Amino acid sequence: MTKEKILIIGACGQIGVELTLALRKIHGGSKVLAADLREENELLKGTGPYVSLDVMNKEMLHVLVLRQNITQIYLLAAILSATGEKNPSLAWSLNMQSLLNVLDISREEKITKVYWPSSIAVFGPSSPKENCPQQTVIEPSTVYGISKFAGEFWCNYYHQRYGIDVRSLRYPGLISYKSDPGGGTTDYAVEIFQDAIAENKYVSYLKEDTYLPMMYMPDAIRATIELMEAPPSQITVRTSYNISGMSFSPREIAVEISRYRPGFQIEYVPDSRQAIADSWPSSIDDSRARADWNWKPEFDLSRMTKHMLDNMTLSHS
Ligand code: NAD
Ligand code: AKB
Repeated sequence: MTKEKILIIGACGQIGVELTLALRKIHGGSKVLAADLREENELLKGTGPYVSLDVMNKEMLHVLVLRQNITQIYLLAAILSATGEKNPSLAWSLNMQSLLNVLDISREEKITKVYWPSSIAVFGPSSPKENCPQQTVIEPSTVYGISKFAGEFWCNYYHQRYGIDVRSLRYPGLISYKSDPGGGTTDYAVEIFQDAIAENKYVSYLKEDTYLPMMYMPDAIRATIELMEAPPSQITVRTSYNISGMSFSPREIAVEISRYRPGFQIEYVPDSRQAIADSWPSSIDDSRARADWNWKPEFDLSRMTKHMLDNMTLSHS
């Protein structure tokens, strides 16, 4: 039986639900404490302990870590890109203070490992568009991207200065069917499936030829676990690793969906999220993650689309 006791903050979000379930499978339900501001997600009920927590309340978080003998923390609470542009100061405050609270408590309580995700949103209009490298010009233009960029360097700082084993991935847009996305620019790639099943049509808020880096959730969960299980000697990036799954545009995913849903229609009505998408790379070079801890994605656009539609159709029938 594992000696670790894991705390997942933001466990009821798009990634949190699936990551909590995956970690509970590995370590046992009682060893993975799910925490969130929201009510417990239906899929988590009965699979392990749940606690209501505001990560901004540092004292409450500290007490929880001590009382529950927590040894690892996964911090997933954040405000994503599109919502962040509506309330920049709130996004900055949550995204930064939550991380500093977790890093400080980890230092004081000798937490063995911390996971905190970054995003392709660290890149900005001056970064290379195609195969954007690990190290390049990084000048984010959203408050979300700025908070992720600053967060990466806080992680690196706490590792260098205090020896905290903090690890991070720059996720692309994540596509999943178990839990809904929460206010990002890449959310269209989930909504398009939901609307295809409900109405066989979709109104895209991004233009048809907007290519963005994306990843299917099973790959993202596996990448997270593989990164966290890798020996420390294999982790040479202490800011955050580029990882890549696939890259497609709204037109390309619509064509793929219409292979399974004949007559599927898409219309393009770009909104303010277009400018955010235009500021990001269209594809990512993840050779460092591949070399350091053998990262390799399994899902491309066609495999992901079939898997999404099969599973979403099943849950609707
Ligand atoms: P999400 O919005 O779906 O989930 C975040 C969760 O955090 C929510 O359940 C929310 O209730 C909770 N939360 C918010 N404020 C909180 C607080 N004060 N205390 C406790 N919980 C709080 O987000 P997600 O998509 O699951 O993203 C998780 C992490 O991964 C974030 O850091 C995000 O930036 C990063 N990321 C996500 C994607 C993606 O496509 N989903 C891509 C790149 C990076
Ligand atoms: C968003 O669109 O904000 C997220 C991300 C890529 O970080 N999905």
